[in-house]
Amino acid sequence: MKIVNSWNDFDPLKRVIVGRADNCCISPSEPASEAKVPLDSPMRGMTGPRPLDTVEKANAQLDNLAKVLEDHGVIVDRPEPLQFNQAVVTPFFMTGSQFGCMPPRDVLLTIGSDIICASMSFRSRFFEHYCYHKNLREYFEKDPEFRWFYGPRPQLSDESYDMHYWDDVDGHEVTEEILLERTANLEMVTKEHEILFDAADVMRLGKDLFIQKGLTTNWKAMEWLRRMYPDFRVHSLNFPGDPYPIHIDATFVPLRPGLIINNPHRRLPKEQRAIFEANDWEIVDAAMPAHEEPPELCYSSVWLSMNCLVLDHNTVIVEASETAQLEQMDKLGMNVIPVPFRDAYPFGGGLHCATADVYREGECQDYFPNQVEDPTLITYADKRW
Ligand code: DAV
Repeated sequence: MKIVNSWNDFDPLKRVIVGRADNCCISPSEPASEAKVPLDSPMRGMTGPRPLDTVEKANAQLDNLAKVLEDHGVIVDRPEPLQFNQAVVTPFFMTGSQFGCMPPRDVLLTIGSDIICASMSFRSRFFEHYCYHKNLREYFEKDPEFRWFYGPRPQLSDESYDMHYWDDVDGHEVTEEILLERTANLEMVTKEHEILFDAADVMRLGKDLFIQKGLTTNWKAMEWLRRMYPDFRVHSLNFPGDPYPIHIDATFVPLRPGLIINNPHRRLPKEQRAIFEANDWEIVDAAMPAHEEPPELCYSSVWLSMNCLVLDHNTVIVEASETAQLEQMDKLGMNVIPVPFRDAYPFGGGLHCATADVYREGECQDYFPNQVEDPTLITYADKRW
């Protein structure tokens, strides 16, 4: 029985993993994750299990998402939460607690009949892949073509990070302005010491993988994926304008072959558009978010408005309060299913983050047959590490 098959984010969805909010913790600060807690957030310095009422509200919305998907004929699998309020100790680091298993998209990268557990840069997320072992064992037992991979297990010693990333040159706390400059210059908290990536930084379009170079993913990881998939083209994208570039799925989101919505505050620079233009892909500005602030105790930005889950080339799930985004989807010719999800945002993201593809109908296609000079293409000769 074929269980695992997915080459992109828009072919008809038939099986998916939906995360859970149980036991989720606000992890202690660590070299990688301090990055994602905005400088003015009340979450800075907070740690420990999240308040139980917020966990219950998030789980209610996650369960409702699972039900909506099942009503649309999608098989839904769920992870097994760990007791995340435990320290992680390895020969190379220790940290006081773990994180959670709400966003499977960060951990699991599905490429065809392969699922790769990502080489994640957050120490608190080192063991998170275990939440999905039950699912992956089942796929392995039933689907003879399913291949279960791990990215190289990172050491995550201090050598992997710029330990002064959160300081300015005088040793004071960095400002957002400085962070914007650093990220625009592709200076990230994660260095090129070892292979590091989150699965949610990878946008899959058939034979092409477009990967965000950001706080959570480095060039060595792109080179590793290039070697894993020698018949593929691996591209490095970056989006100036985001002081905390983590994950591509609130920035650059494909809706169907030939159409991508792009965060208007983080536009893809002109020189990186050649491959899309040469192949008649349209890149349109996403609608403005309905909210000025993310919900309380949330790591992500208001741009989770565009973090939608595409069910097929004509159908998309969008967060129910995102009126402008709902309207834009309609104008772009999509049937829209509104689903309330803001209570789940603080646990690690939106509708796309909260899911991981297991099966979408369809095969590996070449959406970019017209080759042009493409500065985004990863090659060993041009390596930047
Ligand atoms: O805009 O904060 C969130 C993506 C979470 N997977 C943002 C990106």
